[in-house]
Amino acid sequence: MMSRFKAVLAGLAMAALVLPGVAAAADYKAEYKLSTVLGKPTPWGIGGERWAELVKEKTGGRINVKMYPGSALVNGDQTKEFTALRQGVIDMAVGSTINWSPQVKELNLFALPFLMPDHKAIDALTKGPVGKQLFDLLATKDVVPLAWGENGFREVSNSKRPIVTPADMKGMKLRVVGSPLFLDTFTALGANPTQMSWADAQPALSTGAVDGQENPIGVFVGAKLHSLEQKHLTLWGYVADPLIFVVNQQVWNSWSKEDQEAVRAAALQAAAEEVAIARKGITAEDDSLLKEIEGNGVAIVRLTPEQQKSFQAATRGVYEKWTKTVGPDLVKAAEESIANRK
Ligand code: X2X
Repeated sequence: MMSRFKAVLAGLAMAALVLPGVAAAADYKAEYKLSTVLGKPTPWGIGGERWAELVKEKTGGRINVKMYPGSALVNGDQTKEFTALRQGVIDMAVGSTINWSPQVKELNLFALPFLMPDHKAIDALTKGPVGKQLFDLLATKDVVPLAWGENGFREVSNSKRPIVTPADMKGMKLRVVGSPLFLDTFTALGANPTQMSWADAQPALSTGAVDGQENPIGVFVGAKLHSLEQKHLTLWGYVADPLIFVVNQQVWNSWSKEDQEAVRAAALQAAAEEVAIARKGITAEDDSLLKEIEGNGVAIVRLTPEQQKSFQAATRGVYEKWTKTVGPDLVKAAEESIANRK
C-alpha cells in the first residue's frame, strides 16, 4: 500500500516538474516566420539567416525560425511589413527603419539628409540614448525590439552620367523607397523620384523605366546592379538605414523566459556580426568591395567634403521640414549624440 502511495506521489511530483515545460513546448509553433526585404548574399539576408540559425542552436531546437526574404510575407510590399508584424501575420523581422517609418514616424530620423557623417555617428545613435528611446517607443507598438543591425549608407547610382553636383540629377528618373521623405529629398535635388518596392525596382532598372536608384554598397553588389544598367555610382553618404531585429509581442510572450533570453542573445550576436559584414570592403582601409564594383565596369565618384556640401545645402529644407515630423527633441538628442561621438 505504502509503496504504491509513494509511487503515485513521486509520479505527481515528476509530472509537476515536467508539465510546465511540456505545456510551453506544446504552445510553440512548428515554424516562426521571419521577414526580411533582402536575402543572401546581402549582409541583411546573411544577418537574418544567422539569427535563425543561432536561435535554433541556443534554444536546443525548441524555436524553429524560417526566413522569408523578398518581403514575401507581405507580397513584396515592404512598407506593410510593420503592420503585418503588429497583427501577427509576421512573427519576427529584421526590418529597415525606412520601411517602418510610414507607421513609426520617429524612424524617419535616420533618413534626414546628411544627419550621420560616418559609421561612428550611426553607432552614437543606435548604441546611445536615441536608440534606447526608439526601442522604448517600439515596445509600445506590439513588438519586442532586440538589436540594431545595418543596411548601410545609401549611395546613388544611375545609367546616365556621373553625379558630382545636384545639377547632374536634374530630371533624372530615380526609384526611391516608399517613404514620403525620400520623395521630398530627391525633388529638392531636382531629380524626378518615383516610389516603388524593391521587388518592382529591379525590373524597372533593367528595362530603363527608371534611370537610377539609391541603396547601400552591399545591396549594389548583392543584387548585381551593374548588370541592371547602373554604370555610375556616387559615394555621397547622405543617409544610412539601420535594421532592427524584432519579435511580435504575443509570440514573445508565448515563450519561456529561458527561450526569450536565448532569442535575445541570438539577435545581439547576429546583429553585431551583420553590422561588421555591412561595413566590410567600403572603408578607406579596406575598399575591396568598391574595387569589385569598378572591376564590373562601374565608374565610382567619391565626393569631396566640398562637393558634398552642395547636396547638403539643397536638402536642408527637407531636413527642417521632417524634423517637425520626427520630433524636434529627438532630432536634437541625435545631433548631440553625433557631435559627442567617440
Ligand atoms: O528597398 C530598398 O531600397 C531597400 C532594400 O534598401 C530597403 O528595404 C530599404
